[in-house]
Amino acid sequence: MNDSDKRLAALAAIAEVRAGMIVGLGTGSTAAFAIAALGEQVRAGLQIKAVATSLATEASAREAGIQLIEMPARIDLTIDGADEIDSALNAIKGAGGAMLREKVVAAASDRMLVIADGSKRVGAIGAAKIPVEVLPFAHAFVADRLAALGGAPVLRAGFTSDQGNPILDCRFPADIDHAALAAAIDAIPGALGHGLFLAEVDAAYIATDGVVTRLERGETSA
Ligand code: ABF
Repeated sequence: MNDSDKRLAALAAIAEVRAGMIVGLGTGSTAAFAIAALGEQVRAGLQIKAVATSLATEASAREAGIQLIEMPARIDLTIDGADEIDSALNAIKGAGGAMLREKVVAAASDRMLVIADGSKRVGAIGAAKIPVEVLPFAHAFVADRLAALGGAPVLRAGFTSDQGNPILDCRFPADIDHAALAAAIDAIPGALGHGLFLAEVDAAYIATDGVVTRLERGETSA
């Protein structure tokens, strides 16, 4: 993982931010570069409002001088990281444990951009752990249902989400039908959210060795 590539990807994405926008701010180290750069633009006069996908991002945004608002019904543009992303813009997110709010923010966004260094780009998603946030009351039941789906769930030790919930990290067979899996997890009562982002991402900026590639649905443009 390469900080200069993360920063390059972040700068490429924030070039799509326009005055007056409501901007969703992602979580993680790559998103942190976007927040810092956006803060510079805000301090130089850019008028935007932002929604944070985690308490950590809230703190970073406040420190950067970015005005935060409560989660609205609609967001113009969200910029967020990922653990894996493929050329079809399928992504696995949630290594940072923020995927529940990230999914809400992404779903409310007119456009959702992923930013990442080249280490996150894969031919097809599936190697990364798929985290599932769980209602504490239901953790044994949800774990059992995830195991029945082949997920071999493991409680993320010593971690509680910003919502106060545990996370089960799952490793499913890499070639599983991820759309069917996402629907099956969504159907488990007590499974509050998961890290499969299969229809949310509109474009991705991937930086590898100083070269940024912009991926759009169905095409790759330089
Ligand atoms: C968050 O950022 C998570 O969904 C994802 O797991 C993480 C990636 O963090 P980093 O950019 O530090 O690799 O969006």
